[in-house]
Amino acid sequence: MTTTESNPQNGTVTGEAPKPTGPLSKIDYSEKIPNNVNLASDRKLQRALESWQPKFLDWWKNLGPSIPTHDVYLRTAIAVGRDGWAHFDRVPMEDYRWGIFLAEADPDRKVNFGDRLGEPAWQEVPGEHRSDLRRLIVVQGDTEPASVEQQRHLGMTAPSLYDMRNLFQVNVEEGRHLWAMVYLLQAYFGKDGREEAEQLLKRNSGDFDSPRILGAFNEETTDWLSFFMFTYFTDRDGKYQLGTLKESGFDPLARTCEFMLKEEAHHMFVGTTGVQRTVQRTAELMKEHGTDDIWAYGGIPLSVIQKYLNFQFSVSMDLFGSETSSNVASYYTSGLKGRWMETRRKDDHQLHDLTMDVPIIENGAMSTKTVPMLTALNLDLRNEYVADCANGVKRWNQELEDAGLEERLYLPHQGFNRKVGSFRDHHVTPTGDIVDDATWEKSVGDYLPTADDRARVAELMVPHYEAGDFAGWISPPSVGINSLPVEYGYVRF
Ligand code: BYC
Repeated sequence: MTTTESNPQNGTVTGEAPKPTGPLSKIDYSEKIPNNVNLASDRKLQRALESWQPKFLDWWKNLGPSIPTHDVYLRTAIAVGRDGWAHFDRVPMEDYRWGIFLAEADPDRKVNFGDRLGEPAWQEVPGEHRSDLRRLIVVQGDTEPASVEQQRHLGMTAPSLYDMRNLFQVNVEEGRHLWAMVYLLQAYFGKDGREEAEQLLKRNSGDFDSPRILGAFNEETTDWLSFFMFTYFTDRDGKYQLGTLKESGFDPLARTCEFMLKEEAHHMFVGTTGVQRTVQRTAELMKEHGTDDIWAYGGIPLSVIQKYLNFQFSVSMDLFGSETSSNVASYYTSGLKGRWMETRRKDDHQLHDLTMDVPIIENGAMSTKTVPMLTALNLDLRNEYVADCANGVKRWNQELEDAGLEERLYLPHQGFNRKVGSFRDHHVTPTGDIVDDATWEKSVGDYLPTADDRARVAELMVPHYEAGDFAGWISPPSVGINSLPVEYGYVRF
């Protein structure tokens, strides 16, 4: 923020690409597609990506944020080195420079797990794993635009300009994560990859004929409480899945995911603090009025926050696949998808002789079954995820404790409301009781948001577009973005 032109305090719009002033591995912004992969040296790939670019921009125009804005105070990557990789500026969103950024290469990097442990990391796709690898990249790529589609109308009901800016920051970065996967598809998978890249823009969230691949990405993000729960629970699945792909023996995928994870941290922040600020306001109103029924005072009852949490946690648990999966075993043994923090694990990184207990329901009761660990790696990852999810809940409960309230939020049982895996054909309550159809039908409205709950939350979603103004159902944050005041005009119309 050194030049007058780009100083957000004086309100000047630049909309121009940030100048590459960062450290090593600079991103070349003079190119049509900003990149740090020397795209100009590969004319064929450059042409393929340049022909995909207008389709992406078209998709963004039609299915990206629906509220028209003049400019937004956004963060853009300018280098992928350790320091100073981000640059903040006011940017008209359609001028955001989506590009291709890979973390720096480590020439000594090895395959760190599976049957090819110890080989130099692959710079090309191993022929025998081509279709599995493509499948993983396509599934990952499919989630990115899906989330933008799901969040498309939220700008219309933003609780503040600060929150609206955070929504758009998440959206442009999900768009960039799509670019990341499309680059891999086009650079390494030839014609098939180009076709898959087209399909990524053709499937749409919730579309009856051509839905997104994974369940949670076809659910509606109906309001800002769902958005905060989504960025807390579903983006966190993203963090863990990217963490496993960052370990991949296929080096370009590993390097892409490593850089994506840096951007992902902000999405986690939006979710954690968004729910926390909602709980804080709810706690204030509960204390003031001595009741959980705070609708009339403009707040969201804690019991409804819990139902939203139950929903988003359970659909996000489904994103890990089945507890026992031959797919995951094969991804691991072939060196395509590792474990969370693979290189820090103290075992042989091949796991052939190990076993793990996975949960099952047997004769109407919770039980476990011992399976080869290789087939249980979806559960291994999910367990890491659940432990991480619990941290946020602790933080939210601190708000309740600070307000002197007895009530607490909690994570529901792993079997609650599941459509994938061991619990799929059973009704399990949030506290882990297995119940029959009739009991479930009678009580499901206590566990998951009802149409009425969603309608009442929707009534509170009145937009607040004055700088420094906040909706009554959420507390303002304690600090603004990039040291700017909370009252800053983060979005202009
Ligand atoms: N919905 O062997 P199974 C993110 C399919 S989020 C629908 O149990 P597997 C983000 C499965 O594909 C992270 N279908 O599972 C967050 C398989 O189909 P095929 C996204 C499902 O393969 C917020 C069959 O059922 N990245 O980045 O071991 C905003 C049997 O599956 C579902 C990834 O997921 C489901 N929930 O594991 C923006 C990483 N679950 O092959 C972005 C890449 C399973 O029989 N993906 N199925 O046709 C993977 O690693 C794996 O595909 C999965 C599934 C973990 C998803």
